[in-house]
Amino acid sequence: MLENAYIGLGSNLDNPLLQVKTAIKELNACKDMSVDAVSNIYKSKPLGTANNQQQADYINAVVRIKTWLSPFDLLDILQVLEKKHHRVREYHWGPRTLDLDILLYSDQVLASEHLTIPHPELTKRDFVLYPLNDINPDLDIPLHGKLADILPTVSKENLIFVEGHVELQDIII
Ligand code: A4P
Ligand code: MG
Repeated sequence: MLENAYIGLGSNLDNPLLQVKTAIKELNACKDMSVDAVSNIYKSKPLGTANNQQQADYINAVVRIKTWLSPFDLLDILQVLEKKHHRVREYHWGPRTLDLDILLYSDQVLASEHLTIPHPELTKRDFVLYPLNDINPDLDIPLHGKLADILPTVSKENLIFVEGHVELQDIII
């Protein structure tokens, strides 16, 4: 069945804005999926511990895709893409050239060793919630309720707007 899924993109190494834009194009080019909506692009301070504070700022965005892939096959494809971007994972929540997370997959709830949907941190992260809102303010988040009710619980203060109206055809890589 053709399903809607939301993918979170994040990068804070090696020209993060280009990493994110390139990844959006690559996602669209993947077999059995297409990108049908792109959020604004934002910059934010790295989330996490003091160690993380030395990291460069992140560029984040969210895309909605339509896909025939199962959640697990989708995760495999995302991990191949991450590798292609030469991601070096030094430590948990460490700097990365590209991080691709499945935020939502249709209205499914899934908790397995390798995949949790909705993404467990989704409702706490400004850099995920506000891009989701750019794409679909009426979104219902399984287990958590309406996006519109969650948004006011997370400040937008640390989120810097970088670029909007990102159209696939305008992304030149
Ligand atoms: N995994 C489980 N559920 C999912 C899912 N829904 N989507 C598993 C994707 N992967 C999922 O992920 C580790 C494993 O999580 C995967 O192999 C998959 O089986 P990872 O990305 O390889 O590992 P990680 O980066 O060490 O941890 P994690 O938990 O994925 O980190 P996050 O949650 O992605 O956070 N600050 C700002 N401002 N912006 C950011 O984008 N990102 C992070 C990373 C930290 N701080 C940030 C940002
Ligand atoms: Mg991740």
